[in-house]
Amino acid sequence: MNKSSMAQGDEGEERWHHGINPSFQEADFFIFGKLINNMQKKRVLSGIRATGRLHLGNYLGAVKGMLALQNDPDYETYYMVADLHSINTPYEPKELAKQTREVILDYLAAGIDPQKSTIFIQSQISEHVELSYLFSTVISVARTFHLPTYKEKVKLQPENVNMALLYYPILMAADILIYKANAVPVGDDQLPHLEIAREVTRKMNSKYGLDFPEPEQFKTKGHKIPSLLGEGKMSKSVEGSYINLTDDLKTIKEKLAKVPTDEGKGDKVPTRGGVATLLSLVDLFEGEKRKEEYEKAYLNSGIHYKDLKEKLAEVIHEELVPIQKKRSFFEKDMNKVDRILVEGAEKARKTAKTTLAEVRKAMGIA
Ligand code: AQP
Repeated sequence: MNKSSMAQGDEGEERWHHGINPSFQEADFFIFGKLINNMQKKRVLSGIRATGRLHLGNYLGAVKGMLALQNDPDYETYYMVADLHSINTPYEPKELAKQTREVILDYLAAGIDPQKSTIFIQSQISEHVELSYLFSTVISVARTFHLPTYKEKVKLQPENVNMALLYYPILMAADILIYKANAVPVGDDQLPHLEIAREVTRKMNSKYGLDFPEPEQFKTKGHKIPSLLGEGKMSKSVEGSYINLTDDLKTIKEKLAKVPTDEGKGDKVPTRGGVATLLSLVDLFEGEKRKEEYEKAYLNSGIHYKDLKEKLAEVIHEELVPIQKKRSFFEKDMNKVDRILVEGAEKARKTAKTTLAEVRKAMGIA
């Protein structure tokens, strides 16, 4: 939807408010315009950095939401691999293209369907970067400096504090708004960045009369998956914190075996640490009832963690097997994967160019 089509309806409305009756045809057009707007699908954008194989946190916090919206006919979905966001932390240039394809394979394996979703690589749509520069004019340096996500990275990698890290939320705002996305399936760790995108929306709309929607998180049940280490979130860059979608049963068992636990009994069920992580995974993979049974056991007879971990590993593995089978199918046909990416880029570029042209015009850039 471009500004002019949106504004036609609003202009009609405005004229009524100002006591200037629009002609019959104009009023007619106003109603018709509203109808068209209502008929238009809502847009969705999400992306994952190409910094390693996907883990359960990415799957439950982001991919599950991406799948739900892809399968909802009210939404038009755009899913990218955020390779440009991957280079704001140390990376291996020779590996980047391969890692980008690994994420694409994980998407396809998990059920992201090129017939339903536009799948593409962020850097192939250079309009994202141009739009982010235009957006950077409405966000102060102090605002991004004080973001918890930025401060966390500075703490983790003090030797690698570059401009791109500071710029991350501005580029993310462009990733989302270039498709005028209403819904963004991401985990809670991305909320501070999403807030910047919402702020950009308000500022660009009020300053330049644009019509960006305020994007909102599409929240899944697994919006915050804790680390296997018992502290912080499950994260690709924290060794020992994650279970990958490609892990076999033996590996999952070994990883769960290392989750720190206690004596299995007490007056209060832990809400932090390894036990809380295990219970949260039980809730997500075996259901709330099973989790409540374990909680009761903790307060009474006690939990046998060895049994809990064995059963949990099996249930997690069961959910991952079909994903792993689908992955090996796509791995054997990388030409097909490349074709999907070419088609996805063409479609994404078309939408991106339209939005960028609108913004350039509104900002007075010829
Ligand atoms: N633990 C998590 N729980 C719920 N959602 C999560 N996500 C990541 N970790 C969890 C969501 O997965 C999507 C992709 O994340 P990303 O790879 O783009 O970057 P990230 O958030 O920084 O993920 P990682 O695994 O922690 O990567 P590294 O270690 O490279 O920084 C996002 O929607 C995110 O919310």
